[in-house]
Amino acid sequence: MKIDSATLHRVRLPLKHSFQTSSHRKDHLEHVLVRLTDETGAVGWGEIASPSDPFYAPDTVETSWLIATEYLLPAILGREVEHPGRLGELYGKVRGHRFAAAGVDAAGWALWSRMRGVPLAKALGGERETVVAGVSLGIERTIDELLEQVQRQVDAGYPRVKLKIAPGWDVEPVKQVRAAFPALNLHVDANGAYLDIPEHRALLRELDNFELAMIEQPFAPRALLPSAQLQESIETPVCLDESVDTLDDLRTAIALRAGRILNIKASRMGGLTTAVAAHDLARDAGWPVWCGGMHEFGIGRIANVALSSLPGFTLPSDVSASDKYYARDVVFPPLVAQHGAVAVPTTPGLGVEVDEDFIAQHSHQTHRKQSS
Ligand code: OSB
Ligand code: MG
Repeated sequence: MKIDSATLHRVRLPLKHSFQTSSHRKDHLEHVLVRLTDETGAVGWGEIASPSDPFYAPDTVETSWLIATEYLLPAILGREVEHPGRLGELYGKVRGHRFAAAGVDAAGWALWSRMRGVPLAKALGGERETVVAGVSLGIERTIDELLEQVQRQVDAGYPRVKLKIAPGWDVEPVKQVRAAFPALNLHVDANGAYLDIPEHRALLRELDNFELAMIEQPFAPRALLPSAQLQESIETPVCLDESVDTLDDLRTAIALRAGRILNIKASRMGGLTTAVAAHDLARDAGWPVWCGGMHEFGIGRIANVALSSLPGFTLPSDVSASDKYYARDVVFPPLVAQHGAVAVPTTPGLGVEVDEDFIAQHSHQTHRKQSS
């Protein structure tokens, strides 16, 4: 395929329920939607799901926009690419900025699979017809409000619930949720909020008593040695998220036994191409994986569903239905979960319609470039 034009839309949508992690609180999200066309006029969409602030990763919406418009799109426009897996080679000199690259890579995959007449999931090597969805719950003001949120998601049929934790919001909420939901598949995500100090290590070891499916990203992204020491001292598997941006990070984490489970986010790893390679590497190492989310709108969310259909994704993924976060989504039909499972689309490309009118209404910045 030859990339003939590229359009970016900066789109802001309100969240139904504000979301707080160890680092920030959000009541709306702004993502950049990438629209690529080829010489035949076929269209592929991808999503740059960077948070607005550099608290999860160094990226922001502004930096992603800058890198996409100044470096990534100029590198791919007018170029012949035989396979989306090779798109990244065209902008391989760009270091970091993986959220921006992920949106471009995903649009390339969507375009290519659409042209080839295959569902994105099949193009990626997916095998499942449905994927099991978990939900991620932010830090609430009170434990009662948290219990109410957990009940709501259990009632909605989700079989796995993850709780955001931070020092001061960990052992007590987890103890109470576990007491109220003894059989629930429950896990916690610290987004790196714990320090390698005795008080924090003690809190994390206490969490070993609640039969959690995993403790996700307890320490800072680069703190692989403390993570390995913690894993050595507890039964609960440690799951890595922010620590693994690249395949080399994953090889190092596996060699150090810095965890036992990997959260694969295409957004964090620069796209679907690297996500699939991480899946293969983790499988060879015996690490189960699941697909993490960044509160994606429908375009990124449906790509995550496609990715989660690969065989190594044996744990529930953060691919909850659109209505967990958004009153109205940018795709049609919106994603729905039935008994906690989301169907993998079976029609070519993304397998959903992109609502371009709705996107235009909510877009407050646009950039368009045509190959010369
Ligand atoms: O660590 O998984 C995370 C959202 C923003 C930043 C980091 C994370 C998250 C989530 C969202 O947990 C999960 C989802 O998209 O459903
Ligand atoms: Mg996480």
